[in-house]
Amino acid sequence: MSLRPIMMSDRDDGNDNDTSVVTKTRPKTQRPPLYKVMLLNDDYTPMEFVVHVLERFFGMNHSQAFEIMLTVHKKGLAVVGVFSFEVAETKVAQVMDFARRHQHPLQCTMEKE
Ligand code: TYC
Repeated sequence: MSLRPIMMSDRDDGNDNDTSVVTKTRPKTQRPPLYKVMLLNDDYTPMEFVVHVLERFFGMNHSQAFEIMLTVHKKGLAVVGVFSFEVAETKVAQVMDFARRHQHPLQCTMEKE
């Protein structure tokens, strides 16, 4: 334990020799960037498998999932959800892994909104 004599210079005598500054802070809230997760069409993945993926990983009911699957089938791709970077990355990895394990060529990607 080290001891040091108390000096006059340790004192804040309230006489303008301190460095405190009053600042106005404007609460400028920054939203985190969002990422679209997209499913791509292909000729081989069964429709029912895609519907199952949408129910399992994107929390859709059967009729929502069927509708989105048909959109991908007809238009080539569709956004299936919008998430933070980390959640989007996880969804893409889960879908790609699930498709690969079932030997379907289904592709899922993400893109900054
Ligand atoms: N086109 C596929 C078929 O006719 C169905 C399909 C839909 C595949 C959506 C992928 O992301 C997809 N079996």
